[in-house]
Amino acid sequence: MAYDMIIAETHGPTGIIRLNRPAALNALCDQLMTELGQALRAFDADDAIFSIIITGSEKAFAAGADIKEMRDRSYPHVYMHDFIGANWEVVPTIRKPVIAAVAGFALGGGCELAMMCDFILAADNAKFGQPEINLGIIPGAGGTQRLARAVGKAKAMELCLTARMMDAAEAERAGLVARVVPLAELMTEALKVGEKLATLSQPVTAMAKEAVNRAFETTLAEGVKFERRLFHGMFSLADQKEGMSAFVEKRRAQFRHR
Ligand code: DAK
Repeated sequence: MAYDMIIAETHGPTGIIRLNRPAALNALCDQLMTELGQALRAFDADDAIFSIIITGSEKAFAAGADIKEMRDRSYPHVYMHDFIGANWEVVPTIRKPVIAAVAGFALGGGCELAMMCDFILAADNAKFGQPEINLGIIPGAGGTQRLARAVGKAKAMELCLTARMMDAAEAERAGLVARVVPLAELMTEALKVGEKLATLSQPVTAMAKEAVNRAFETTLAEGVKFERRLFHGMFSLADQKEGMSAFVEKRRAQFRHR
């Protein structure tokens, strides 16, 4: 499919979606978010793709939702059209692993988009923040909720109330990002993750993702029960037999995704 505001390509088993509005620091307008959703769904449906990387430019992952597009919208319009709700909700519905490879600014909706992904790999120049308060609004795509869960109340409050940005090192210390790597190595590292994921069982990977996500939606007891049910179910998979046999026989597992 041809896109105007993103570049979608594959690298072996990995789908790569590059946000591509450099003149606006990848501000997330309606069209870009619609294209992002289409590309994510296409990769999710492609059996040859095992994981998806969302990235931006060296200067900006995304500097937020498009302020110029939002400025003149009215309350009845945003309410009745469920303002950008529909096309922002695609990322959490994707069943394959989605990795945010973040360099430069990840602000407002950009930070929220990164947090919707399964984990964030950050370049050492990355900057995260929820500066919406400067515009007379609060985060609208889950920022108050996901940031609080990721870094705790103190930092989430400070960032949402004062618009302060966090650099990559602080974001790693706070638990927002999985790892920080030198800017020049960001895509190489993200693609290495993609290569690793392509060696694993697809159904088991999807179940691991579902189980970790359940931790944010339920009590500990219910979450553990959910994990146990998935775990028991894995003993019906050929991939469980193959993985354990390969270990015992000292060879590399060949998963068949069933
Ligand atoms: N929107 C539109 N254009 C933007 C933009 C944005 N968020 N951020 C940057 N740009 C544009 C600038 O206007 C400028 O365009 P020209 O003036 O050249 O035409 C160009 O990108 C370069 O920006 P700067 O000249 O400002 O570049 P600097 O390096 O000096 O500064 C900066 C970089 C990132 C510090 C600065 O651009 C900045 O502060 N940007 C705004 C950051 C921000 O406030 N972000 C939060 C936006 S509000 C929702 C979903 C999401 C949201 C809400 C609801 N629902 C699902 C309901 C999200 C809301 C937001 O994200």
